[in-house]
Amino acid sequence: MRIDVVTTFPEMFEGESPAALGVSIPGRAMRAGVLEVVATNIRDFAGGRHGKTDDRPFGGGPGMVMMCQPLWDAVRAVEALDTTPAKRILMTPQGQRLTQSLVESLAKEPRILLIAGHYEGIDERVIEKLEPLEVSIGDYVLSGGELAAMVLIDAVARLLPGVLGHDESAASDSFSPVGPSGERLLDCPHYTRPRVWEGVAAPEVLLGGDHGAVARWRLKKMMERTRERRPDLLGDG
Ligand code: 9D3
Repeated sequence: MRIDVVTTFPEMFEGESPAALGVSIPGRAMRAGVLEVVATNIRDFAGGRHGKTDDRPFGGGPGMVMMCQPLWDAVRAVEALDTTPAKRILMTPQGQRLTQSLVESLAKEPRILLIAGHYEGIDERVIEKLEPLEVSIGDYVLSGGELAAMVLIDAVARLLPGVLGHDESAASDSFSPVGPSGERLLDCPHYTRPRVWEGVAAPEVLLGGDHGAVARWRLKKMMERTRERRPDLLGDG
């Protein structure tokens, strides 16, 4: 999969081993050649003599607004770098929430183009013309969309074919904890050696070698934890 990022901070995604995406699972995906991340600076498409990408909001108010022309030209130029059509995604606090089911559908795309930036807003006319899918990663305020873009890239990268090893993929999403009716559940508690630490013993059932009993205990813990901590996942918000 090719992921293009159109941003005013391309350095966050660039280099031999970019900080967050160069390590762990996304790093492995890139080294294995199943993921390519290409960052493009919107500033390179700023027309006019001053190379401006943003301007003051009509109607007044704080902050600056991303202008239509640099973003439009950047997106069109980046799309032309490769004949594969790109799924356009705008990272924005106004977007639909990123969920695992959206991540699963994005992992099937051959190419994604992410638009991320540090500005108060984008001129609505270029959003209407680009018709991107608008995505937010949650209800908190970031200083820009770049970290949100990296969260999306990380979540998608681990689902690409051949990225996870066999052990990891057993823990991956199509096998992830589901209840009797197919609900996604929170994970159960985990334990390892020593059997007793600071006077606290690990649950006896995990040491007894009865695999059926272990599986039943784990499912019970998953259901309990989900009911206590995230009843919304069970559909009774
Ligand atoms: C006062 C209006 N603010 C909206 C809540 C302005 C504003 C705040 C933060 C505009 C842009 C940003 C930068 N954030 C993102 O670009 C962003 C984001 C986020 O802040 N939270 C969760 N997901 C995302 S995706 C992009």
